[in-house]
Order: sequence, then C-alpha cells, then structure tokens
Amino acid sequence: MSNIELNQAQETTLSRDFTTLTRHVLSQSGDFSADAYDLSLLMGRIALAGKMIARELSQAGLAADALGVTGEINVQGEAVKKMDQYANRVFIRAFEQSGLVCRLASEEMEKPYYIPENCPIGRYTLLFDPIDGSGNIDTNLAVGTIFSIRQQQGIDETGEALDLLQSGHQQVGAGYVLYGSSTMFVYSIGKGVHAFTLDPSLGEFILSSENIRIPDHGSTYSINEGNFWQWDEGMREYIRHVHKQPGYSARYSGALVADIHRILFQGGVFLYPGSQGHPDGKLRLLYESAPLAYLITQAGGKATTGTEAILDVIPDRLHARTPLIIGSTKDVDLVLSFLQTRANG
Ligand code: AFP
Repeated sequence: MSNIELNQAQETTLSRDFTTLTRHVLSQSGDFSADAYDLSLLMGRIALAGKMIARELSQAGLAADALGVTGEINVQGEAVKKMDQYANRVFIRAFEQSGLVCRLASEEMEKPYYIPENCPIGRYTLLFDPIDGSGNIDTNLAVGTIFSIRQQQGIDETGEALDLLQSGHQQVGAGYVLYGSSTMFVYSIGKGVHAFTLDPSLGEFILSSENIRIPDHGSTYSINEGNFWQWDEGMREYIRHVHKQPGYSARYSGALVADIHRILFQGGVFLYPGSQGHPDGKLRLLYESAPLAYLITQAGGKATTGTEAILDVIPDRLHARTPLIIGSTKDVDLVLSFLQTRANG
C-alpha cells in the first residue's frame, strides 16, 4: 500500500490552510449545535462583507466613483464618504435573506435596519462601523471595519433599540477587519482572540495567530496630540511624562483599528480622551469602544473611560460617545494614575 501522507512541511501547510475562519469559529464553540453553526455562518458573512470591501478599496483609485464624499452628513454630523456608504450597503446586502441577523445597527444609520424576514429565526443584532478611519481612504492608508454581535432581545417595534442600551458584557462576540498591507480578520467569541489573514489566491481567511496575548507593557502611545490643549491637566501630565521618559514612541494612524492592531501584537496604549466642548471624546461606544474593549480584555489587556471600565458603561442612546483609554494593562494603569492624581487634587 502506498503512503498517502505528504512530507511534514506539506502536511503542516495543509493543516494551516484548512484552518479557515468558519471552521475555527465552529471549533471554538465547542459543539456542533445549531447555535454554533449560526455563529460560524454569521462570522463567515461578516468575512464575506470584509472581502468585498477589501476588493473595492484595492481598486478605489481606479474606480470612477469610489473616493471622496457623497455630499451627505451622517447622524454623527460627519461628512459621509462614498466608501462609508458602499461598505454600509455591503453589510446590509450580506445579511438580507441570510436568516442570521434580525437587525443591523451602524454608525452610519440613525436607526437600526430591520430585516423582518430574518427575525423569526435571526436571533442576533449586528452592530458595526463599516469603515473606521475613512479619512484615510483618499490617501491609500489603512482603514478597518469594527463589529459587535449581540443577542436580539424581544421585538423592537419602535425602532428605538432600547435593548441595545446595555453594557458591553452583553456582547457575544466582537472583532474587526483590518485593510492594511494585507487584509486581516480578528475576532473573539469569549474564548481568546484569534487573527486570520486573507489569502487572496484562496479567497479565504486563514488562521495566522491563535490565542493572542497583549504584552503587559509596550513602548507605543497613540493619541492625537494636536488636541493637547483641549485635554484635562491629568492627561497633559501623562503626555509630558512620556515625552521625558526614554523608550516611548508616538504612533497615530487616524484609524483606530490600525492603532489597536499594533497595540494588540506589540503592546502600548491608545487614548482618545474627552476634551473641552467634547467631554465624551469622539469614539462611539457601541460600534467602536465596546467591541474593541471586548477584544483587548479577552487578550489580557484593559479598556477604561478614565473612571469606569468600558465594558461596564451603559449608553443612554444608540450613538453615545465615550472617552477611551485602551491597551496593555500596565500602560493603561499608568495613564489612570495620572488622571487619579489630578482628580484627587
Ligand atoms: P473617521 O472614520 O471619521 O476617519 O474617524 C476615525 C476615528 O473614528 C478613529 O478611527 C480614529 O482613531 C479617530 O477617529 C481619529 O480622530 P482624530 O482625527 O480626531 O484624531
């Protein structure tokens, strides 16, 4: 009988290539129940949307109508980019008639989008920021998509989405897609954080890092220092401290996903504090801060507003904003020590 096995290197490559995203989600769920299949299908649909967005971004400079703004202003009061609109639509189309998700809530839409035909069986709400860092698109820099999965609770006939006004602990999964020098998908369903890299030749996200642990400390601090004089004195004191300390580097890309991805792998801290006139900062709790806090906490890091753990914050409205300090535990604690010293007088 001939040996059906390949050599060791070939077998290793095969094992790696068959560890696709949906297979991984299924194995993480621990059983082959209907719920596990649903979650794996749901993650697969998010990945499909991510691949379509990645494809559109890769050709944006050539397409006639891909770059720039639409002329509309979104619910956040920000100019809508054409890619924001495209990516938002991709998510809606990805979940129509999927039977998976009853409701989609996005940074770009004032109210959640219902998919009534899914609701009898689609028990989830998907919250997402279709293009995080869309200001980077026109200059071909990294951007991302952030997502959060919550269990649908009851029927929301008013469209007020009151059941979503709960803490980040209600998330059953979260993650992001990073459109960088490669396209990556990073997710958690409460059992560690795992990263996948898109293999364009297969059209599949293949496992590239499993059970990622964020370093306790890193040398990067990531903040828009252009706002220095808008912050409280405690935050300014922290920045003065890192300026004087040897070994710190500032890195700020304009896309939260890209900065968080660096910090997840290499450690450090990302900060978007409140400022004069904007005490809650810029970032949206349900679409940005809570999903990333879920991921970073799963990886062993920490996320806080400065006074409260991000995952404990209960929003008072769908598009609520929150200050965000997130990353390696020791680095977040150092920031907190400066804020607390100031607060205590
Ligand atoms: P856009 O999606 O409007 O470009 O905003 C990106 C973002 O929400 C986040 O990804 C960045 O970290 C942050 O805002 C950048 O904001 P500043 O330009 O105010 O630093």
